[in-house]
Amino acid sequence: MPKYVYHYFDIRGRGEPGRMLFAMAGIPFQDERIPQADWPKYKAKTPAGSLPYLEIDGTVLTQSLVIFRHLSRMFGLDGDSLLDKSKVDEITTYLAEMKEAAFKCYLGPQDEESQKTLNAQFVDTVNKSCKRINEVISTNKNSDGWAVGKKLTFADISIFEAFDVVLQGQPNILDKYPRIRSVRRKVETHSVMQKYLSQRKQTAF
Ligand SMILES: N[C@@H](CCC(=O)N[C@@H](CS)C(=O)NCC(=O)O)C(=O)O
Repeated sequence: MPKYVYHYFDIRGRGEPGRMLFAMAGIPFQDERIPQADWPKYKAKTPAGSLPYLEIDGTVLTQSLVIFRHLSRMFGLDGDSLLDKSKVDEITTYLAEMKEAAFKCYLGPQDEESQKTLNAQFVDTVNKSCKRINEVISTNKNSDGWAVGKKLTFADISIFEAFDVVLQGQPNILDKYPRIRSVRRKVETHSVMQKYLSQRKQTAF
């Protein structure tokens, strides 16, 4: 078993799906949480000047989606058939776009005019992403309720995680997308995920 060291801030943010993948697979890893206040002194020493990054027996991987896909493949959570793997990629790419749009709202310029534009872009991305993801889930017949194939994959983890913060601010956002809502419920009540979610470090976002 390789030694995994996962570096991210002490928040869920962009990095949490990585921790959830380790938890789901039951694979131990070193969870390096860098305090925001220490970031200026860490930044120059990190491989890409940003987080997350993952060390695998000392070899570095950067880019959150690359890391998540690597872990999903290693842990057999990337979908079974080639088509399923691509569907997992399709769903997780939509969700990454959606999170990126949310980050722009939270971290971009806070003046009224910019927020109006960024928020409109976010809502547009959410609607586009949710519509398509809901459709992909609907085509997964005899699936036992999972997004892709017949067991939990990284798509389900991402669907749960990507809406975590968004739902706090906009609790009705999934009203039009019942399939997405039910996948989230399946993840939340999966025994391994349920234990992880109840025990993980609590952070604001
Ligand atoms: N495309 C990169 C973006 C990484 C990124 O921007 N990370 C943010 C935290 S979510 C960061 O490190 N910000 C601090 C900085 O750039 O100085 C990825 O997906 O990993």
